[in-house]
Amino acid sequence: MERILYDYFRSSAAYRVRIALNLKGVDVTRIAVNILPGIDEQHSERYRQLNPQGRVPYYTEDDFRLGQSPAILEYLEEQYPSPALLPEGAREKAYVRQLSAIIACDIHPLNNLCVLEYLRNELAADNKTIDKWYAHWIQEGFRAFEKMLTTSNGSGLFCFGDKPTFADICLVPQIFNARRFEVPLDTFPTIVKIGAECAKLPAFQAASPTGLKK
Ligand SMILES: N[C@@H](CCC(=O)N[C@@H](CS)C(=O)NCC(=O)O)C(=O)O
Repeated sequence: MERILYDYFRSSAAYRVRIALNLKGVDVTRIAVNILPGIDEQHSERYRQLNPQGRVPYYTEDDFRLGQSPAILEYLEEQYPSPALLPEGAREKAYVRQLSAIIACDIHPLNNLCVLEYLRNELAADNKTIDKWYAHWIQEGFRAFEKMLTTSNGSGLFCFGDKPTFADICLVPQIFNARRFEVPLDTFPTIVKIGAECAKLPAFQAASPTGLKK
């Protein structure tokens, strides 16, 4: 079976999938899709034929094709169950999905490249305004995320317990973006501590944009 991940090193949605694949030890061929403004390979006719949404990540196994990182994570979890990236129990799973959704559904879409480009090109926002927008949505989401971590019984070394779950997989790329855009994180000590714990694991290290060129 041929597995391909259409990927861009700085895409935080793709970064989630890279972490999950590494944790599960699933080998893929990475194909880089350069989404840098001005290059925009995601909008090429060829890529849109594959993924009509024109975004990364996109995951294929022979003729099975899947976009949207949460769907890809769920698929990998079912298809390659070990190690589990969701805890046992319906309530525990739902809690982890809730944390993941704060990032994947609430923070990330507002700070996505196409949103920032729209602000810049259609609404004439300057860099200072865009940076403010970017920081605002991260801090808004992280405030809730941090509070949940500190008030639930669930968190341990990681967001839930002592093993990484979807929540850590979503959190780490968001921390990476926050640092890249110099968003202060000092009011989120638990988030920072969990990020440091994840950074000790080879699966997270190998997925980081820092070690990849494209
Ligand atoms: N909800 C999607 C978001 C995918 C997405 O928007 N990816 C970004 C990179 S992080 C992208 O491809 N952007 C291209 C663009 O905005 O034109 C997911 O989680 O996979």
